[in-house]
Amino acid sequence: MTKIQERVFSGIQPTGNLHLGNYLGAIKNFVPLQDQYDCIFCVVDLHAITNWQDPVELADNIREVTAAYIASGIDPKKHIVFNQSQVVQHSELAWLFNCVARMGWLNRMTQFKEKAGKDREKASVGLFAYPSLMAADILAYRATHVPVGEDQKQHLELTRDIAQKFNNDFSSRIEALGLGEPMTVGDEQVQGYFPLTEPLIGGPAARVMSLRDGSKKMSKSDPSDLSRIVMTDDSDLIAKKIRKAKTDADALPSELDGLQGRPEAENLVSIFAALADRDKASVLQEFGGAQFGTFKPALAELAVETIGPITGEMRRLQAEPAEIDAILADGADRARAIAEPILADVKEIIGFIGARR
Ligand code: AQP
Repeated sequence: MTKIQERVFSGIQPTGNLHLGNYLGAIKNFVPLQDQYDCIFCVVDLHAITNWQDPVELADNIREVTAAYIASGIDPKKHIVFNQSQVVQHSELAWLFNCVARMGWLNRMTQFKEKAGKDREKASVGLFAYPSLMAADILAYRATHVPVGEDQKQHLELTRDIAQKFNNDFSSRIEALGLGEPMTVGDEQVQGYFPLTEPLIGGPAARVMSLRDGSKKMSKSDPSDLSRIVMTDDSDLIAKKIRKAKTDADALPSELDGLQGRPEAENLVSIFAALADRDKASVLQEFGGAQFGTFKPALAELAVETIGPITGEMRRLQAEPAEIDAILADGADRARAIAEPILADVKEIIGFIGARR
């Protein structure tokens, strides 16, 4: 554990179709962290443009993610909520990290392979370099903890690799400038500038799957609207999507073992557990032996009860764009105040002139 001040950073891309996976796998887990850590919640608009975004929709989507954060219970006064492009240090540090990260590391990223598809030549350079920017997002604040869904685990490991390589490459310079902090790497006590950030992954919904295919994660870019519950869906649409969710013909088991080889059933049970703040075993205790004809309406009712008030508050906030923009501007000012001296340190460590002017 490092002695660097404990701080949480996390982000969501404003790419539209904010869904139940983003809520249960990320935003919902952010809320309790506010009692334990200083938190920075970012709307990662620079990440969003690694794929084409319509400019008018992008602005709306930035406000939508901000509204979702606040409607879910994030306090933008106690913590920081802002959009990434307002704090230039993200881009600056990302460039420096592009010079630390190795091509081979980025080549191994499964998200790039999935998102670039077969025609990699046509993918943007930004999509390839996405993990360097993510490392910059986190390390511009020397954040120690990042709550993410399981899909982001590999990127977070890369963030640690970048931090560790930077700490190693510049170790004597960091020591000479007195900028090192003690930290444990494996069994070793070392000095480093950047913390080795820990992921906070967990809960029954670290990976919410598509409602149409239990082997694929629920995602914003799935062409099927029925594959995901979107945070702005109304009660009828939520109920319809759950009713139409793919399942098998068997009743629910009473024990967890009985979910093996039944990805769609497991997904619906996980969603129920996450929405109800229960574990899967207790959901099966209640519904073991029930057919989906009984379970699906119960799940729909719970989803509407839980998501409905958040959706209502999101709509109210989105009707006041100036209010949202003011929250983002204030958050950006406070984020910049943390990132600026860190970037000055980093430039000094690298050997640039004028870093502290
Ligand atoms: N299906 C999921 N289950 C659990 N967590 C999820 N997250 C995303 N999908 C699921 C978590 O949501 C946070 C924000 O994700 P993001 O918007 O930055 O990027 P993403 O992972 O690329 O989101 P999508 O929805 O899957 O978009 P596309 O379709 O563009 O790939 C992250 O913490 C992520 O783990």
